[in-house]
Amino acid sequence: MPEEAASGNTPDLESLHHETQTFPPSKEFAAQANATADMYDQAAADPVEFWAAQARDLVTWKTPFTETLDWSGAPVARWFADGTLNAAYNAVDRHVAEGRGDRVAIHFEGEPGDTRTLTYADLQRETSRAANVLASLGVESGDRVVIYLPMIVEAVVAMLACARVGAPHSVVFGGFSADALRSRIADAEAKVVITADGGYRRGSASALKPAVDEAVAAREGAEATSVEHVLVVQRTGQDVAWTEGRDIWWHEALEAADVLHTPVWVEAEHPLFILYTSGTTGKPKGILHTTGGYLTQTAFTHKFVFDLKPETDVYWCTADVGWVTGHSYVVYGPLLNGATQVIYEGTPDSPDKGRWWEIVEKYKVTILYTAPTAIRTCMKWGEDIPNRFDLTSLRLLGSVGEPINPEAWLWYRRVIGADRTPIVDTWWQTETGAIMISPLPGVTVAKPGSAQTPLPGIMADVVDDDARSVANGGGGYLVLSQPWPAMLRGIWGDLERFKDTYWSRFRGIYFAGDGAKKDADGDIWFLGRVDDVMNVSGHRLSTTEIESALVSHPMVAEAAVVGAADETTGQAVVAFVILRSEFADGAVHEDVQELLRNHVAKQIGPIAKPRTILVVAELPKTRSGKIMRRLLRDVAEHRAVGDATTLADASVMDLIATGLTRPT
Ligand code: 6R9
Repeated sequence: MPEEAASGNTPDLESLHHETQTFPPSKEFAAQANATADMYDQAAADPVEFWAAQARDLVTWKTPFTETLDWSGAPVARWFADGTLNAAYNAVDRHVAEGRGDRVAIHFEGEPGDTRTLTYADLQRETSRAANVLASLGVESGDRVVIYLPMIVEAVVAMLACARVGAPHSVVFGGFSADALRSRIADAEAKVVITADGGYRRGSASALKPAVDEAVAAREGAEATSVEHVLVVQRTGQDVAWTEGRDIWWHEALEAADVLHTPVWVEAEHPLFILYTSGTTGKPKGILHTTGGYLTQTAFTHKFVFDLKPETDVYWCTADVGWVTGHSYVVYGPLLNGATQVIYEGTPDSPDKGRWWEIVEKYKVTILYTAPTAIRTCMKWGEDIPNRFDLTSLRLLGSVGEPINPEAWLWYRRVIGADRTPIVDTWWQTETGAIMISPLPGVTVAKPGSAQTPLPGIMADVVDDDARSVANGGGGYLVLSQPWPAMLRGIWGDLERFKDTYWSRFRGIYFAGDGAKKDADGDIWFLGRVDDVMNVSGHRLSTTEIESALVSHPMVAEAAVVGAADETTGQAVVAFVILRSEFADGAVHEDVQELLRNHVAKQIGPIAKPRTILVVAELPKTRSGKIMRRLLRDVAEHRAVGDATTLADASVMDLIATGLTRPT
C-alpha cells in the first residue's frame, strides 16, 4: 500500500491539468435512455432501500430477502442475507423459463476465424451438463474450482457451472505461468482445475495444459496440490501429456452428462468467486465476492451505465475472463440482463490490425467496452484502419482499467463513435466488484478524462491526509464512505490483511489506493495509483496528468511516467513514450526530447517537465492493460528489473532495455 504517500505532511496531490470541453447528451439519446436524473435523488433519499429495490427488480430470488444491509460486522458487509438464489439460474435459466431461450446469448469469434453461436437455451444445456460433470467429480457447494482457460465459450460455461453447484470459481489468466497458477491453486485449496490443451494467440496455438501439469504435481520442495481432477477442453488439438485417473476430456464428460440440472440454491452471502489481484508487493490477494449483492450491482450497472436494451443491442466487452471486468461485464452483468454479446478469443492485431473493427462491422456491435490502452494502441496504428469499416452500429462506448487521457477520449469518440456516441469512463476495482463512478449516459454532461460522478447509491469522496473531504478544486485520496452491494467480503483466508489494506488508512472508510481530484463542479478526476505519485522538489505530481499532457502531443501515442531518485530534486520525472506510427517509422525526430519536455511545461507547468524522455517501442503492461510503472522505475533507476510474472508479454522488458541503448 502507498506508504510513501500516506506518511508525513506532504502537500495534497497537485493538480495542474485542465480540460474544458464538455459533451451534453443528445436529445435523441436522452429520450430513450434507461437512466434518469431523478435516480440520484431517489438513491440519496434512502440508499439502502434503493439497493433493495434494485435487488428485487433485477435478480430472481428463490427465497425473497427481508433484511437488506447488515453492517454490524464491518468491514465485512452482509447484503440481502436471508434471501436465497443461484447465480447461474439468474444468468441463464430464468431467461429460458420466461420465453427468451431462443435469444442469442453469445456470438463467439475464435482467433482463427471459427465461430459459434449459443442461445440462452444452448447455454442452459451446456452449463447444466458441466454442472452435472462437476457434481460427478465430487464438487460440492463451497468447494473451490480453478479455471485456467483461453477466452472461449467454455470459460463462461465453466464459471456458470461452478455457480450452479455453489462452488466458488477462481479464474486465473491463461497467460500466467505455472508458478502463478500453483500459488493460486494452493491458496484456494482447489479440488478441480478446468483448462484447455491450448488457445490461439497472435496466429498460433499456445499450450496451456503443461502449466497445469507443472502446477498441480508434487515437485521438489512442494507437495502435490489438493487438485483431484483436471478437466481439459479440446481447443487447438495439440498434443497433451495425460495423467490417467486425474485428467478428463471436457467434451467426453459433457457428452455423457445429463442436460438437466437443478441449481443449488445458496444464501445471498454464499461465496461466488475468488479473484486474485497481483498488487505491487507481497503475495497475491484472493478477493472474495459473494452472490446476492454482487449480482444486484453488476446487473444494475450493466443496465444503466451501458444503457442496455436486451432485445436490440449487441454488446461487446473486450476483456478476458481472467480480469474482474470479464467476470462482471462479460459473464454476470450482461447475462443477468439477457444481453446478446460478442466474445472474441484473440488479439486486436490478428490476423491484421483491423480485426476488432471487422468484428464490430460483422456483428453490428452497438455497445463497446474496452480499455484506454487498447484505444491508445489504435491511435498509434492510425485512424485509417478503423475508417475502413462500417462502425455506424455503435451507439455507446465505454472505458475501464486506467484513467483515459482526454486526447484518447476525444479520439475514441471522433474516430470510433462518429462524433456522436456517449462515452462512459467507468471507475471501479476488483475489490468493488462493479462500476462505482461513471457518467450516466443520457443524463450526464460528459467531460473527457473524468469519471465524474458516483453512481446512484454509491458514496465516494476525495479526502486529504486527515480524512477531511477536500473542497472543489482540491486533490487527495479516493475513498468510499458507505458499504455497497458488490463490495468484496474479504481476502480469502486473511481477514487481517483485508482490514490492514483497505480499512486502516482512514478509520471506517474504504481506501481505494487511487489519487483523485475534484474539479470546480465537484466532478472526480483520477490521477493514478497513490504508490505511483512522484515527489519532485516537494511537489506531489500525478502520473496521469503528465502522461495525458504527453499524449496530447500529436507525435505521441502512449506515455508512461515514473519518478526516479534524483540527487537535487528528490525524485525526477522520467517519461517513456511510444510515438504514433507516422513518426515512429524511420528516423526518430532529433529534437523529440526537447520538443516534448517543452510541451509538458506549456501544458501543465515547468515543475512537471520530465528530466528524461525515452522513446520506446512498447510499454510493460498487465493482461488488463495496466502499465507496470514499478518495472519502469527499475529501468529509470538502473536496477535489475523486479518480478515481471504478471506481464502480458514477457519480452517487453528486453525490448525496452535494447531500445534504451539507442540514444533518442
Ligand atoms: C476494473 C479494474 C483497479 C484500478 C483502480 C484504478 C484503475 C480502473 C479506471 C481506473 C481511472 C478508470 N482504474 N478503472 N482509473 N479511471 N475508469 O480495472 O479493476 O484490475 O482491480 O484495477 O484500476 O487505479 O484502482 P482492477
